[in-house]
Amino acid sequence: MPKRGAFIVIEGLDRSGKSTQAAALLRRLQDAQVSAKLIKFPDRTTPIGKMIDAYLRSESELDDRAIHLLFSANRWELASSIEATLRSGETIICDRYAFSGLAFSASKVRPGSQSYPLLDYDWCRTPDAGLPAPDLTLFLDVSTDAAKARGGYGEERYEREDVQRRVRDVFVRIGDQVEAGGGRWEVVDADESEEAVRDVIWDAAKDLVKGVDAPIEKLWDDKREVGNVEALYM
Ligand code: DGP
Repeated sequence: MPKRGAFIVIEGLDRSGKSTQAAALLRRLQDAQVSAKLIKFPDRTTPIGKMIDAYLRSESELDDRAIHLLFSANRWELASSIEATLRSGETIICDRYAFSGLAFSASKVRPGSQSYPLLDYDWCRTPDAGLPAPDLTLFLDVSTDAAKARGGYGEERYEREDVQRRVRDVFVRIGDQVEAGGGRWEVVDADESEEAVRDVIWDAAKDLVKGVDAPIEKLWDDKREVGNVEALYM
């Protein structure tokens, strides 16, 4: 059986350099004659993506649960094409994925509170369960100071220091959970120079991009965490 392509996700806070690094990894793969493509979430070009775009630019207001489900639906729109691409042997680099969905929604707090969650973490996780799972997730961890030094946050809804701090806390929790479930989650110090980060990413990805010999896993398929599955149905 020929090997399938690798599914590599790059996650991080705003201003962590994700998009730059995703593009750099794509160029490096292309130079190495590896068949690869770059995708990005949210995909603002689809009808659902246009609703998300208007929300992010504060041109529309949506219920917090409704927007969470739209972000997830935006990923489901592409799920079967992601699988087909991987099976065809092409590697996918994905700029943000379901972990952003979970981190940005589960970090929302109730009005007037600094820490009381608005949405339940497990509720936020559920809509993405069953999506193709990444073979590797690179979490670009940037400090608030370094993020600010890169030109500050822009105009979009979540680009505020307090929001980004809470989002980071949830990303750390997600990383632990991914690893507990047998997934690969690498934290990359994104305060380092662009070149240094590029090298760390290449080191983490270079074996995987030769092709993957294993089936595509499902996201949040936590069967490895459950000791006795039969006990669930008793
Ligand atoms: P970007 O296009 O990568 O700058 O992302 C746009 C913003 O949307 C960014 O602040 C992160 C946020 N975001 C990305 N994916 C999701 C998601 O699935 N759910 C939520 N609530 N926010 C997300």
